[in-house]
Amino acid sequence: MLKIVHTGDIHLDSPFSGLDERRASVRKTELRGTFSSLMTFVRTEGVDILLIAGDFFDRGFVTRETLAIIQREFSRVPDCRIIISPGNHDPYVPGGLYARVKFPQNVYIYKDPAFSKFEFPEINCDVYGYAFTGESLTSSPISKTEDNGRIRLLCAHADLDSPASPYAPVTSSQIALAGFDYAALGHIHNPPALSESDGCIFGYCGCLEGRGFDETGVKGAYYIEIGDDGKKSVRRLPFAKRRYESESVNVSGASSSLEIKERIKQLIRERKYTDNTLLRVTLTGELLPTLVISPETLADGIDEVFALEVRDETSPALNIDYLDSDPTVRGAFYRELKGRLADPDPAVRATALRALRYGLSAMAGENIVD
Ligand SMILES: [Mn+2]
Repeated sequence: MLKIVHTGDIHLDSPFSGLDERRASVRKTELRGTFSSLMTFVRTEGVDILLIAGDFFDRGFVTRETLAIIQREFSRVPDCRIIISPGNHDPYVPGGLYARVKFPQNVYIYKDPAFSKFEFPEINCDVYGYAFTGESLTSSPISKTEDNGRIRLLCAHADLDSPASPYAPVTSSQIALAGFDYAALGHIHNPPALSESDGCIFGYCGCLEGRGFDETGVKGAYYIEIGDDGKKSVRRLPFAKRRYESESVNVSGASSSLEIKERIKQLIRERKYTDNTLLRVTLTGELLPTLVISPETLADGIDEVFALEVRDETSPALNIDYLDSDPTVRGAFYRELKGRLADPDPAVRATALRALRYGLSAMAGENIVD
């Protein structure tokens, strides 16, 4: 039986720039830790082939610390063949990272955009692939493979079924007809489920750890077993230390920031989010124009999750049209903002709304700091 792990889009040394310095530093360490967890699985399960389908690194460099971990982890599994297919974030370039670093002997890296294979007759398997050698690869390198009786795998960074994509526009039918048993793809971080066609299972593994609110859910890798009779089984393995989640809360009718804060806490309780979650909460609904909220301070003191980002997308409650005919400075102020309150750009609307709230509160003699 052949044991395979399919990963990719690990993006080691990602800056996690969406977080404050302390949390970013924690996440950088955790990302390396998740990679180590994956390698522990490879070691303890006796995995034969580890496929890394591109974007192993986030950029064209690696920190000394990360490199030391990679070298150590790869050296600890000398019997596992590690195949790396450089992607658009970590292309194979002369003098670049992949060319300079001396990896252990069990590491195989494609160097060329041309379709090629690494042969492993001792385990009756060939692994096909190619390398990005720059930020883009505008045509599909995949062609039909020859049946030599071995199991045929693909390890590639590609943009499936996007004909105009500059990131290796490979098609599902090319993959299905090429003769692979399993095609391990990288590039899409939030992938759909794997597909199956003409005896080939193929698809994306997604990223190993989420790095932002566009990468939600529990991230991980695939573990594939191919029996001597050709029977395949695929299992999803959740490796990520933490997950990103995005929620919206309707805060219509809330009369104070405290009340809004309570609704956020209630959501966290209901969804059972804990310290392993980075949460974005978008506030929706209608609020009194005089209620001034500050998304930054709303997140203060809510420590149930690892990180909380609050976004204000509320709109002014009640009919504020009366301000249109208000002869006082309030009316003049409203009319000044009116165009921007209806702007197609939500960011412009949000700013105008905050300005309206601050202005009306100030004119009412209220404390505008909540
Ligand atoms: Mn990627």
